Amino acid sequence: MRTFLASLVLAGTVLSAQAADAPATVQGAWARPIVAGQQSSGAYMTITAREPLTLLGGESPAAGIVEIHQMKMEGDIMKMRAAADLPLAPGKPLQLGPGGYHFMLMDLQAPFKAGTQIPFTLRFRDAKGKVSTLRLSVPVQAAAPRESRQ
Ligand SMILES: [Cu+2]
Repeated sequence: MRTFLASLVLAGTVLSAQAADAPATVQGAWARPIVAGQQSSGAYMTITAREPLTLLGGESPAAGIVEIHQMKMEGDIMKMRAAADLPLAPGKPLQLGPGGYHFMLMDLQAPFKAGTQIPFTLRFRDAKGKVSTLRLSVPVQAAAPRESRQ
């Protein structure tokens, strides 16, 4: 637990310098708190690429498994399934939210409590095949931050 907390503090430091040369910017990130017995959570955010990118996925020390998921209607049933890599067009925000694409966090390493933050790293591939990462500190809260609501 102590190492987990230490990494939270570090991630906060990195976030304050969301690098000007990063391949993408992220706004309105949040992750849902869990209730007792719940094994998974969702993380949501809006990602805007500065150059043509492919979002390969995410990872977090707070979750053993992170997958990109997509909510989709099949007949009249809303279903969730793993999505493939997502292309990002420069300047065109990709919204990951509760009703569409989202990061599914499973095998949680600690309870997600409102008011805490989880370190989260995004992985991208550029047009030349070079892989880069962007580190975030994602607040755990019950609803989307106001600026990202529509
Ligand atoms: Cu999901």
